Formats: sequence, C-alpha cells, structure tokens
Amino acid sequence: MSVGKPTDWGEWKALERHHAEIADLHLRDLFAREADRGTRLSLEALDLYFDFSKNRLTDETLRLLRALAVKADLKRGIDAMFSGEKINFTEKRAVLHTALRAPRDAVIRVDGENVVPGVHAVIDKMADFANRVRSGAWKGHTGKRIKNVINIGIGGSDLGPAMAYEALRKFSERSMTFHFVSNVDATDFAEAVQGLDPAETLFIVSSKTFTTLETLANAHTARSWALDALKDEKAIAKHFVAVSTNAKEVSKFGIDTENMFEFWDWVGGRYSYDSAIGLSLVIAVGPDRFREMLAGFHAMDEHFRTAPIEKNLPVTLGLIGLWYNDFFGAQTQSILPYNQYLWRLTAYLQQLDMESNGKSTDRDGNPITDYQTGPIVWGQPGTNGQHAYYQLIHQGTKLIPCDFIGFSKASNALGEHHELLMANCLAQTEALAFGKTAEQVRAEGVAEDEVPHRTFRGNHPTNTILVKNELTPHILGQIIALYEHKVFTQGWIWRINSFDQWGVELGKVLAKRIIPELQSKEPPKLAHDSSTNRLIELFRKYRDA
Ligand code: G6Q
Repeated sequence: MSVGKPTDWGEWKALERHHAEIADLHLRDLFAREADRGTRLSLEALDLYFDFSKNRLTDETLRLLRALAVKADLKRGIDAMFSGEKINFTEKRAVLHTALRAPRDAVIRVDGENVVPGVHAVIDKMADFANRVRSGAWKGHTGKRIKNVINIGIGGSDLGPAMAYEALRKFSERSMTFHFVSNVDATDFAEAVQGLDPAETLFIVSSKTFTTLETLANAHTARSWALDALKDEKAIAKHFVAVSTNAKEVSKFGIDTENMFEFWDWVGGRYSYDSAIGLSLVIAVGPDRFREMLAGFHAMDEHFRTAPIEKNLPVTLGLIGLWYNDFFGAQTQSILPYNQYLWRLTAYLQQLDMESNGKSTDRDGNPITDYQTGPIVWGQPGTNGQHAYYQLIHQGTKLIPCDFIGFSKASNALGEHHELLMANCLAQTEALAFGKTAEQVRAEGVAEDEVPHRTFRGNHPTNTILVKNELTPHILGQIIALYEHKVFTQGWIWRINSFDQWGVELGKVLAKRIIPELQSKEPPKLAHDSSTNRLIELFRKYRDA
C-alpha cells in the first residue's frame, strides 16, 4: 500500500513540474498540432463513448497521471474494495456496494460469510412485493388497490431512489404515483400527500439506522395521517413497510419485520439505491427493469475491476478530475446531463462525491494541508443551464471543468427536439474549448469598443460522455457506477476514507441539542454563543407573537 503524503511522491512532483510547463497551452494549439486528437483521446466502455480530448493535457500528462495511480497502488485498492476488505477503516466496515449487483453465483465474503445469497434473497423479496403491489394483489386496509407510493427517507435513503425514479420514469407504472419525502419541513410531507387517499397509499420508510430525526418525524406524521383516516392500528401493516438494517427500531415503530427489507452495514447510504433502498424504484419500474439496471452497474464494476489503467473509464475520469483539482487549483466540477430525465442526477452525484471525498484527514490520521481533496460538484441539465450560469463558465474568471453527458437516441422522439438538444451539447463543448478570438470578433464587424466583451478566451476543459443509446435502466446503472468508481479512484489517491461521513453525523447530533430549547415553555437557557442565543430568543419571540 502507498505510504506518506502524495505530495511527497516523485510522481506528484513530476506532475507539478509538468503543470508549470503546459499550464498555458491552449486547446486551440493542441488540436491544431494533433490531427487525431479528437479520436485518440477517447475511450469506449459498454454503451459509453468517452471523449476527453478537450482537456488541457498531453500524452505526457496522461502518462504522469497514470504513474501517480500506480504509485498510489490503485489496483490494490480496487481489489481490496471488491474483495470485502474493511477499507472503511474509521467505521471498520467493508465497502461492498458492488456485491449488491453481483450475479447470483458470485462469491463475496465478509467475515468469512458469502453475502451474495443474502443479497439475492432480498432482491427476490423486493421483486415479489413489487409485483404484488403493481398487480393489485397487495391491497390496502380497506381492500383498495395501492395507487400511491411514498418513500420517506433522507440523504442516501432518498436521493438515489428519487433520482433513479425520475431517470427511469419512462419505464414506470403510469397508473401509480411516486413521491419522495425527505425534508423535516412539514411542507414536504403536506404537499406530497395533497389529494391522496390514505386507503390507496403505501409508505416505504427507508432508513439504514432507523434513528434519523427527519425520517422518523415524517414517518410518525405519515402514521397519524393514515390512522386519522383508516382508524385502525391494523392498517399499519398494509400501508407501511420499512427498509433498514435495524430490525429492533423498525418493530418499535410498529412495522412488522416481515414487512422489512434488509440491507447491511457494508452498504454506505450514498451507495445504497441499488439495495432495498431502491424498493420504491422496483415498484415503479418493475423487477425486470430494476435487474437490468443492476446488470448495468455490474458491467461497469467489471470494467473498472479488470480494464488496464489506460483503458479504464472511471480511472481516467478520476485522474482528469484530479489534474484540475490538484494542479490547476480548480475548486468545482460541473456535471451537465443533456437529458431531462436526469434532472436530479447532479444532486445525486453531489452527495456521492462531496460526502465521500469531502475529507481533510488522511489514512494515517494526519491533517491534509498541502493538497486538495474532493471538488464542489454542481450543475443542472442542459439546455436550461445555458440560459443561466454557463455565462460564468465561458467568460468568468474561474476554471470550471465540466462533464457533458449526451445521448445518441432520444427518450421521447418528437420532431427535431433531439438534434436541437444535442447540437447545443456539442456546440457548448466546442465553444468552451476554442472560444472566439478578438480577430474573429472583428471579422464579424463588431465595433472595436465591444470586441473585448465579445471575445471568448476558450481553453475551458470538458469531458463528453456520449451514450450510444437512449437512457435505459442498464445505461443508468453504467453511469452511476462510473461516477462511484471515479470517486473511489480519487479518494484512494488522496489517501482519504471515502466511505465515512462524520460531518453528517455531527449535524444529526447538533440539532438534537437545540430542539428542547425551541420547544420548552421555560425562558431559554442561553447556553450557546451570543449569536445562537439571540437567534433562539428571537425565534421564540416571533413565533409566539
Ligand atoms: C449517506 C449518508 C447520509 C444518510 C442519511 C440517512 O451516505 O450517511 O446521507 O444516508 O443521513 O441515514 P439513514 O438511512 O440512517 O436514515
């Protein structure tokens, strides 16, 4: 295993020297120099064509970045993850989301036990339940068919199924509605149940720990909402199921553990929507589509595990991101899917990336002070963003590497929409790379005083992932696994634990301290700093006025 700080490695120092040499190279010159650049700097894996030619790098950069991955012993890291080593060392857990999509005959051991049969038993149980709900065989307490499914969960127990449901909506059961309630702001619940009949509504309470404040608050509210109408405790069994690792808390809440779908501590929240956390998705799209998605994940897992570094798509994506993050000083990474169904993808990837790699302590427990870890991830689907913040990417002062994701086939082929969409996607990467020189602007007859404003310096790096098909469950699995493994690649090289989340845990504890102070009828204790004390006082005063 690699040791010491990456910044002390010869490979890192070589990249620093190399950066100083090529930082000012313009993509215009790189493309002019290398006729085959656009085809050479590309990779294909499964249904994804990955063009990384519009990046500020040379063949030497790629060689040095790959050498860095070798120095970091990335291959060993990959093997350690796939074989169930406890690489989440602060929580002493294996990291085995890849086991969630392993084929039935695979053998993956945690503490000597093959976990694959258990995974498939849960998938089969989910499939059976989903089929019964979809067919109407599973009835509500009054005998009515279930028409509405509401997933209650937050963070990793919400973003994945919510994103994937939107992504695969085309394949969903249209006679049903699906909602995702996460925020403890009651508005989220209140709006989700507007107009719904409790007798036709199924709640899936999704929580790995089953102790999360927001989820439990929403679940209790849902329970009251259902019981107010159905007026019988027995109704809970027909209208509530749980997804959790914590059977004890599930039964304390009043859900029969027969109606609990299990997962395991070796599945991190943000890596869990292909586990039972995806139950709402299985009901929406059906077990076959869900299994196709798992197969897409698995295909990308196998690519990541077996492809050599120079042909490895997640590794290459990770190394390129690291190049900007650590050597160009880029603070952010934009992800821009040109597909309306992927409108929640970036929010999902934001958690995946920022919660995994937002760390500043290395594997040896040392503070990380002289290199950068995870980027700020942001973005919206194209073309909407083009009419908003792309301005800053084109002409602002910041360097913002962007991933563009486009599809060769339309999900909804209507007139010329798809060509219009993809023309925008391709035109943006071209404009970002090549810009527009002052000479070009003048040649358009622009008045001299306007020329500087209408000049685009270009040289903005982009990756383009061109999908060979339309968005399908299999392809969604490929894309999500691609980014999971990109995050792994970077986290491994930065020598951080990408699989814990102490910052999230902190938030869970902090709020609990203030709740009684807001609820109490006694004068506030004022045991905080002067700002927090004042805000508590004012909140109570204005609320009660
Ligand atoms: C994910 C995080 C976090 C978690 C939520 C919900 O990796 O740990 O987003 O998923 O806090 O936790 P529960 O599933 O335990 O309710």
